[in-house]
Amino acid sequence: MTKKIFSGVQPTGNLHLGNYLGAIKNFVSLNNDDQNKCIFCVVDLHAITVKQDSKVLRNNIRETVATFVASGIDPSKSIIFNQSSVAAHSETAWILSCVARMGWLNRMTQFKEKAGKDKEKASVGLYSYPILMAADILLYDATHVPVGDDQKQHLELCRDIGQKFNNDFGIEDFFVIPEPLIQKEFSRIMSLKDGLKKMSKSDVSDLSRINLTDTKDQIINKIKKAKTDPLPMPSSLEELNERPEASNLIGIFSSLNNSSLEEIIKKFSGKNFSDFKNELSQLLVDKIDPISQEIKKLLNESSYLDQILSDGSQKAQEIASQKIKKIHKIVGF
Ligand code: AQP
Repeated sequence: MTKKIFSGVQPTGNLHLGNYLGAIKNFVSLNNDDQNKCIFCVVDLHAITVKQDSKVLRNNIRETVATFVASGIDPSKSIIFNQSSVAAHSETAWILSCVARMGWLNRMTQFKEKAGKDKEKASVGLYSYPILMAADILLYDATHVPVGDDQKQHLELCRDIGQKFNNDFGIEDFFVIPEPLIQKEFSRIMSLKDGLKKMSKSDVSDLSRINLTDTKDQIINKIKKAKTDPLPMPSSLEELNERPEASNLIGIFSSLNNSSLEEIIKKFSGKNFSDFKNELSQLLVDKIDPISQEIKKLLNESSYLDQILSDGSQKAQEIASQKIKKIHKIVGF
C-alpha cells in the first residue's frame, strides 16, 4: 500500500540526537521505500511561536534542509519545502481553528511545558500551534506521520479536528485521518543532564544534548559528562524503570545500533559506566560524525539548499492549492 508521509521539523537551531532518533532516522527509511510518497517540511511558521532573530531563522531553515539531506533523505525522492512558502497552511489553520474546540487545546501538555509558569505571556501562536500542525498534515491527505513520542498528543488532536470537519460538513472522507508512526521503544530521548527531561534544542545547557553538528571531541566529552547514578550498570530490564539516566543512555545505544535492550544489559551488566560510555561514544561518533561533516559541507552550498526548497515548494503548492480550493467550496466561500 502506498503511504503518504508528512512530517515537519522546526528550524530552531541545534538539531539534536533526539530529533534524529525520534524523527529523522525514521524519515530516511520511509524515504528509501519506493512505495511511499514523502513530504518533509521545515516548519518555519511553527518556529516563530517563540521569538526568533530573522537572520538566524533564515540560516536555521537552510541548516534543517542540510540536516535532512546529510542524514540520507534524497530530495529527488521526497518533497522538502518550508511551510511559509505555501500560504494554504496558514489559511487552513484559520479555518480549522474555527472547528477545533478550546477544551481540546486546553488539554495539550506541550503548551503547558513550553509556556511554563508565565503562560499569560506566551504567544497565542504557541497555544494554537497544534491547529497549524493539523493543517500541515491534513492539507496533503497524509496517511502516516512519523514523529517522536512527544508529538503523539498533537497528532491525536489532528485526528479529532479532521474528523470533526468531516462530520460538521457531512463529507465522510474529505480529510484523511492520519496514523502516527512512533517507534515502539525509546521514542523519547532524554537530556544527558536529567533523565526525566526531554532532550531539547532550547535547553540552556549544551551538555544536555548531542547536536547533529557536534565534533567527535564534543560528542566524547558530552558522553563522559553525561549524568549517571552511583550504581554499576543495570543487570535487568526492571531496573531501568527506576534509573532514568541509565535507561536513557542504554536506549540511545539500542536505537543507534538496532540492538535490543536485553542484549546491551547482558553485555554490560554489573560493569562500570565508564566501559559502557566509551563504547557509546564510539558508536555515536561513528553514526553522527559523518552526518555532522556532511551538514557543514552542505552549508557552504547555499544555492543548492535554496534550490531544494524552491523545487519542493512548487510541488507542495500544486498539491495544497487543489485541497484549499475544495475546502473553500465546502465551507461556502
Ligand atoms: N527528545 C526527543 N526525543 C525524541 N524525539 C524528539 N523530537 C524532538 N525532541 C525529541 C522529535 O523531533 C521532531 C522535530 O521536532 P521539532 O523540531 O519540530 O520540535 P520539538 O519537538 O519542539 O523539538 P525540541 O528539541 O523539543 O525543541 P524546543 O526545545 O524548541 O522545544 C518531532 O517529530 C519530535 O517529536
